[in-house]
Amino acid sequence: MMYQPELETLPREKLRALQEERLRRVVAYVYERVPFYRRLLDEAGVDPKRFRGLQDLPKLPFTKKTDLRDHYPFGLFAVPREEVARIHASSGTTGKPTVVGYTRADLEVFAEVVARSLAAAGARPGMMLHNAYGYGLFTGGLGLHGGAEALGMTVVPVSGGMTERQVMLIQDFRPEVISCTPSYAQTLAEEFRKRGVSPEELSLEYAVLGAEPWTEAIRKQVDEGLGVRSTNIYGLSEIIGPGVSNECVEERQGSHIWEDHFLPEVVDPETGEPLPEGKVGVLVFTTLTKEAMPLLRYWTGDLTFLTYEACTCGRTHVRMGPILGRTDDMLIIRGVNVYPTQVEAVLLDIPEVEPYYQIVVRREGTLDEAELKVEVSEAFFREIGQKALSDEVIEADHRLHALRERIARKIKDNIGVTMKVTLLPPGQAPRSEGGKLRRVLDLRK
Ligand code: ADP
Ligand code: K
Ligand code: ZN
Repeated sequence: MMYQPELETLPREKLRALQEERLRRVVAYVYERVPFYRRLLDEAGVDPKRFRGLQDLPKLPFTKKTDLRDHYPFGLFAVPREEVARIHASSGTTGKPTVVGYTRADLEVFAEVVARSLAAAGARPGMMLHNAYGYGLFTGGLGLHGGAEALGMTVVPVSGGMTERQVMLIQDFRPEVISCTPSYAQTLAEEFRKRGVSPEELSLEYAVLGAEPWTEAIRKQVDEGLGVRSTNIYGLSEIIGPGVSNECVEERQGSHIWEDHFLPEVVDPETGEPLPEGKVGVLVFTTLTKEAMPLLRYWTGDLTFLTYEACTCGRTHVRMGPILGRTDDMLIIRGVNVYPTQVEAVLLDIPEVEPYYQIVVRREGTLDEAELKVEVSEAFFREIGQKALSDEVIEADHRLHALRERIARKIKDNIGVTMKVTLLPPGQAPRSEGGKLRRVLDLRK
């Protein structure tokens, strides 16, 4: 089912024509209303009156996260404060958050793209959504909420955390759809298993997971653990929030970007040059319809690729691959670039372990040392019949020893780095307690 079939299947020429018109309009709009953009465009020699549209897109300067910080809190707003209907902010690791604003019309667009996303994920009017994204300044909770209401769902605004209560509500209310971070879906699946509740007993059919990178390893675990078909929802507060794109449940091969509102590009991380379809680079977005805080060529820092190949679901909107990492998550270990998702992908092929892991990086003298801590599966742990997995236990048991070697070799072969592998008993790696999970501990800084 599609929420807006006409727009979602718009022939590409028409979509392009719409983008042309909207792009020209937004360039003129920000030039007129946002002093920051007037200066930036003047400096770049872009005259909005002469700006031709998509062919001139590469001439526009990028907007970076630092530009938002430099104009904290409301300096990039294009409308008077009284016309701003809602504020959100993204956490940021240090210092001031990144603030974004929405007019009423922006909130309608937000609900519309999330409704499209939920429908693409399998949700239907009348179904119940257990929304376990955090409510508050974070865009996840209220974002999914508005979209689910627009679609005509029954929304349960649980927010993140208090896992025991979530498990009870899912059993009692019997929702068909759940939205949360993939790491929290892992936590919930594990909690049900501990209680002896089988996936077949659960009412859940679809899971809409996002806000952090995840791979097929986690997809498999969550699909099996909750008895669902999960899809990837992507977004960022600067552009609108979750619902910039979503996979269709039919294919689950890339997320359709709602291109009539968000114009995507993938560019070379070093040079900023636009890259051809299929090449991995930094995802950049220009908002085409935002009123309160439109952004030109916003540098997301997220790495992925685009494909314009037709999709069997009938949607014509371009698909983005999974986020392979964000530039700020990239680890450089002895000169090699490593993303946690690469490590996670390796774990998919190793049946004795689960995608519960942590990467710890230290500096020993002048050298980087990376350690991968990963949990063995319940079944394998039972088979081994040990209480702990100390070095002595591992050395003494050829199955454990061989497993450790096999993981280390696969990491080396696939990623090109040497990692010390530490096997953990089930339940020992960090878990999500509701929100995003940090899987990297970099002790070098
Ligand atoms: P915060 O900065 O507070 O975490 P945001 O929602 O703005 O809040 O974070 C957006 C970022 O989250 C994106 O730029 C991306 O790095 C990450 N993200 C969101 N959805 C996904 C997803 N489906 N897969 C991978 N990363 C995602
Ligand atoms: K189920
Ligand atoms: Zn599709």
